[in-house]
Amino acid sequence: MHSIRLISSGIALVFCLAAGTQAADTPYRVPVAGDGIQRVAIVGGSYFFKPDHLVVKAGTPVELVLRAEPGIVPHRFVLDLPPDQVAIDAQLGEAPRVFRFTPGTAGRYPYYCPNKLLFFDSHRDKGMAGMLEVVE
Ligand SMILES: [Cu+2]
Repeated sequence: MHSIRLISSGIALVFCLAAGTQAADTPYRVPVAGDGIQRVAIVGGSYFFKPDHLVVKAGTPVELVLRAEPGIVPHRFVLDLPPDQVAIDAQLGEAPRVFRFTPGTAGRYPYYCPNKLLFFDSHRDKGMAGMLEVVE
């Protein structure tokens, strides 16, 4: 009984830490390239995304070039967008993968790695999370 109580208080602490990491990072304003695309490379690793706070313009195509740092831990990239837009859920590998979409609605949309091992915190909870901020 005693050990169960210790475990549950540890979980509560982790939830608090994860909530505190949401918006602490310097935003990176993605430039519009000569071909009119907002292009940015994102690297994922244990347990981070770089960059982890992107600012893009609505109505202009975005190209994400996603890859993972070398390592044995498998990672994914999930981007939540409103239901009428393309969302991304992709395995990350060392070879870059390209995803294009045009954000239509201003807002803040999380991206993260949902992978986890049984009984452990998800990679998202460990800090493998970022935010796509869409502005008008
Ligand atoms: Cu991961």
